[in-house]
Amino acid sequence: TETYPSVKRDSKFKHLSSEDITFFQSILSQQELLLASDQDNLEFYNEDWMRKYKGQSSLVLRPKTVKKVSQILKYCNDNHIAVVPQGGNTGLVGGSVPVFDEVILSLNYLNQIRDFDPVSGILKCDAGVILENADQFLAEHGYIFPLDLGAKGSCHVGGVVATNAGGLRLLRYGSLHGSVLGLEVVLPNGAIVSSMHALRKDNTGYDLKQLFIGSEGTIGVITGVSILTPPRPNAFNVSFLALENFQAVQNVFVKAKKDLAEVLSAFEFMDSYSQDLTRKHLENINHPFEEEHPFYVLIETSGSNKEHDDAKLEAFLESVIEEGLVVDGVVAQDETEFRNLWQWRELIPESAQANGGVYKYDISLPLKDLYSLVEAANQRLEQLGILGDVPKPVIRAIGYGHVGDGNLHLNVAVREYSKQVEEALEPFIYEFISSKKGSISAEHGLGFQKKNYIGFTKTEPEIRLIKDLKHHYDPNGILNPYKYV
Ligand code: AKG
Repeated sequence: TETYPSVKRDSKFKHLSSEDITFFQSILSQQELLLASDQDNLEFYNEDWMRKYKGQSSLVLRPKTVKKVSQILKYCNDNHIAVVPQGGNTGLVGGSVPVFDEVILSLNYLNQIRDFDPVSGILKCDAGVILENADQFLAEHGYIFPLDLGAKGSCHVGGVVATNAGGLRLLRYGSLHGSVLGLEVVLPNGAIVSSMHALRKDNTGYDLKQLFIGSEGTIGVITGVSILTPPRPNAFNVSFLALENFQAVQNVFVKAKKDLAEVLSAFEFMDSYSQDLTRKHLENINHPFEEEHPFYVLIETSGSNKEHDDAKLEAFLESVIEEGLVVDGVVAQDETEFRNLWQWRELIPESAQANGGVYKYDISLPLKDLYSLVEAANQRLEQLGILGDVPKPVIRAIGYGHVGDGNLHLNVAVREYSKQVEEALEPFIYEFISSKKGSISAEHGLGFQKKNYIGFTKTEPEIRLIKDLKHHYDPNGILNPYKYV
């Protein structure tokens, strides 16, 4: 667990007093307020999913109305009390947990669907609705949430918007910057800015909602989301392919875009190391291929006509095998196989973590360079003599991710977290990304993990603008302090 040696608690923030607690108790019910001193277990809220970042907050507030969110923020702002907004707490950069004693403002109980228009497909909901619940609600109406990710059973709609998560089908449905139509946001001074628009077109000046998408809770707390959802495809296919090298991955991608065109909904790649760790983790389930291959690709199609999609996929697969781009391949024959094939991709993060810990880098790079970082990382760890069997600390750097979006997930699986490994990886990895003109965060955000490295992707003038905006919206700096701004 990170002990935050590199930062100090900012003395401008007030330590909570009994008067503060009394105020919060006056506006919230017992269920909405958790106090460490009441023996409530706050560990879930203080610690992140990876058990890497851990704060020491003694107060979790879980308001059930937007008005209460506003009252809480106004009080904290007036009294210089630091606040960390929290959704499902599934983030991977330490952005949703306190660093010190910040009050945790959880959106858990703000979890109602507000409205759905079955003609336009526009959904309005509270920020705390769990992504999977929103998707299930939409399924009943023949629609689909335009974002899907492994943490769907826990993450919140507001959280994915606040972090601008990308997920598994961005290739098909685009980024949240396109599908979110409106937001309701509470500013640090308690002002409720309601712009829950339901318009695809609205050219009336600055598009303010864009500022909050991906802002990671640093300038306002998202309490409501209006989002355009597409019709739910009724035909799905998934195929899992084995390839010899990363050039073949790129060639197959180009061909999939052309041949599968409008039915292509995901194109994911995985290296052999990632599958090796996942095979060990999922001991009782057979991998689609007995033999190991350097690379694997998962291709999903979804459309409105199964026969049409099947024919397209079949012709595509025949042609990539004939051309020697793919050495082996399977296609899911039913719903169970469909889910099983997906799990070889979706359970990599859990498998990478299973042996002690994992350093995660979520990166954008030009496609041709996407895999070179994994090779460079392994080479470096090897040269430093810290990769290999016990007692070496590093098991392996693995690579997988969203080829369609130029997004690599580099995971360095370790036996335990250590300064030695961290220093071997950082700033090495960020320098590599910068040299290739990539981004140090494709879809996870900066949070605490990457706060010192923003300069590897953004320029000085850009960082200055970010700071100006932060100061404008949050002059007392109470929202999510110590993180990236
Ligand atoms: C994914 O699996 O697509 C993720 O975003 C998680 C990646 C990771 O855990 O590093």
